Amino acid sequence: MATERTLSIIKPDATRRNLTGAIVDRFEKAGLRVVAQKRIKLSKEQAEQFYGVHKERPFFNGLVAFMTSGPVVVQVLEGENAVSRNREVMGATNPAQAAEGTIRKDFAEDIEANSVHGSDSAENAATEIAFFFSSDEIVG
Ligand code: RTP
Ligand code: MG
Repeated sequence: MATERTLSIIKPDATRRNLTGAIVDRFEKAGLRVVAQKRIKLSKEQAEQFYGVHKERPFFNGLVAFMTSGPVVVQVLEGENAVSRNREVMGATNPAQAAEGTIRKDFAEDIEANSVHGSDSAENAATEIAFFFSSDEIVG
């Protein structure tokens, strides 16, 4: 199994409720290592670009407003099969459908304010990591 990296975002609903540490604990207990991390406030332009794939979706404007409503913590997570492992720990997009013991089941407020983002493929992870971090900011 290959060591992989994925891009994680702890979303504004979670930073607002001081859940950063509790969420990082879930990642670390699942064998993922935080190899880069920063707390930032996304601009509207950054959020629109990051979620550009959803531009035509009815929830796009709400999503951009939500993601810019407060600080986020962006992270690079590293580990075996990091992309799929992270998404397992996160749980389904809609917390009502998320499995027991997942971050979204335990912490998400609703389908939009769902506490975490994780890349959905290794290819997208590379693009998303480069969106936020330069290579010297990632220390494996
Ligand atoms: P993410 O990209 O944030 O990791 O989440 P995901 O893959 O599980 O879900 P995705 O389909 O990529 O949707 C991106 C984010 O948009 C918000 N959303 N709102 N109101 C809605 O129906 C709706 N659907 C999606 C969520 O914040 C979701 O994580
Ligand atoms: Mg997604």
